Amino acid sequence: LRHNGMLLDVPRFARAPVIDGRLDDDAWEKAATADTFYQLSSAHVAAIVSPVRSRLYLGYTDEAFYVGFYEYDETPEELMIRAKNRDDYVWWEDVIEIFMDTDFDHLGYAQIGITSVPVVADNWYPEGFVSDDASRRWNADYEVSTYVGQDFWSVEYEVRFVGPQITQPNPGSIWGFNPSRTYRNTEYAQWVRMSRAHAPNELGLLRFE
Ligand SMILES: [Ca+2]
Ligand SMILES: [Ca+2]
Repeated sequence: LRHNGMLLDVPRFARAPVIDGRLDDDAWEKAATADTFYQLSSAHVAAIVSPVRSRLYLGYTDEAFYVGFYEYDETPEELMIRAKNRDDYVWWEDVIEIFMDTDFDHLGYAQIGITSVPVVADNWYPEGFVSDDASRRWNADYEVSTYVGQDFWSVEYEVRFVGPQITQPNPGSIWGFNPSRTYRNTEYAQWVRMSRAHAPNELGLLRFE
């Protein structure tokens, strides 16, 4: 699974990174990283690496899980931004998404979308995907910051361990996990290829060190 890029070992950070949108904090030097994202497979039989490049960073502490995204973007002035408020519909603009099944039951999972603004849309589906107000009502205990540079935008996201949606991992814990990126509403790139966006039994895996 590691060899095929479907499992990442998440290191424990000695200290938490400062959440300022930039990924220059020393804490990220120890992060697990991935930089190959694939086009959504329902459109292709072959695994096609997305030309829209992203780099993912992960780590955790006793209190929280940390996700960093570095999104290459030649023309960030053209970022598609529509949503303005928490839990607005962000999914068809420039957005990164995180899918997390922290109790690894392949059923209930959190979906968190973050735009460059940032606007955060966090949903919890206790029994699989349903697009409704009850899903949107769940709000994670988080901090987020973003930064838009000349040829990239970046995200730092901290989500604290509050169950049952985001359970605290122990060394050896396994989570289902998949990040994705939507680019200009034309490209949907996933770290682990799934048959669709919402497929909790097809997520990639994290193993906590
Ligand atoms: Ca679950
Ligand atoms: Ca919410």
